Amino acid sequence: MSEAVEILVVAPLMPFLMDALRGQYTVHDRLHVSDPAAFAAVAPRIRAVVANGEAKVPRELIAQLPALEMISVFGVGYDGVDVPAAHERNIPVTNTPEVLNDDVADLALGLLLSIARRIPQADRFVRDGEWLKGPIPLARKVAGSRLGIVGIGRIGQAIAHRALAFNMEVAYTARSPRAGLPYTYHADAKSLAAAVDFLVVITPGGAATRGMINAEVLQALGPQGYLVNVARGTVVDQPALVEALKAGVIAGAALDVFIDEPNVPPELRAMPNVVLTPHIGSGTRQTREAMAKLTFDNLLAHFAGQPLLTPVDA
Ligand code: 8YV
Repeated sequence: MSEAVEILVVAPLMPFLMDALRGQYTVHDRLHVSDPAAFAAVAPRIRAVVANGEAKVPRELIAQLPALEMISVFGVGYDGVDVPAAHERNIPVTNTPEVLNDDVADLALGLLLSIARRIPQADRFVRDGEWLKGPIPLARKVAGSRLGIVGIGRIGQAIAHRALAFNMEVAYTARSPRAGLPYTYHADAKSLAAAVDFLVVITPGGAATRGMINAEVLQALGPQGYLVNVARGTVVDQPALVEALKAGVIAGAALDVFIDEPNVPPELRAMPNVVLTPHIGSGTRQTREAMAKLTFDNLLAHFAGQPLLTPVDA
């Protein structure tokens, strides 16, 4: 039998993916972090890297792996991977598009409804016995309101589709107008924010979108406006958001992603007009299993000399 292919896992992965990987490969689980000396010894033999959406695969790591043939990302977002550095060496990068569209879009609408109707706050109100003292304050109606989507890729369109069922008016911003979409286009986030009640962020992370939702955009969203982020923490200027929430520049925010996960600023955690979730956009068993299968199948395809299922082309 030929020697098992050696791979480096650079992030904590789901047990069912780790089991599948261990059944097929010799897996070095985050050895570059836990034992750099041992890693240096195996690095020349590593032929694949497996990451997740939040992991970093920088140029320096790629340079330490002379035998690297592919990088398989468990996640649709690959902003942590230095794709140009990989492609310079003809190392393909794969991700897990499509299979998580429904879940992330569901969560976006769930967060939007939660912050508008104050569902988590209402839950606490009942648990804490506050109801016995009187009624809860009135919330914000969703039907008939205006939704602005920042990023109208596959997940953005799934969010729009759901929003139509809630009788929302949909507009979006993207680098350029998308032909064939029946939604109003805005050239930038500020113009979109000024025109909507709810601003939902679902654009890729990385340098191009870093801090895109800044103080000016929040100002444009205004004191009746709500921000929902299911993309990457980097897309929002988090300190500016905290300030905007404190000062009533916007009405509230519902956030699934943060700059320095799992750390969430205490100020945000203490605010009543905020709903917070721990990066669970794709976090259902069904979807995570589908993502794991795609991550694994891309590796299998590569080492069998077959075309990759979902290569990243940027
Ligand atoms: C993570 C994500 O990959 O798909 C993405 O880009 O951010 C998530 O699905 C997931 O949390 C696994 O770490």
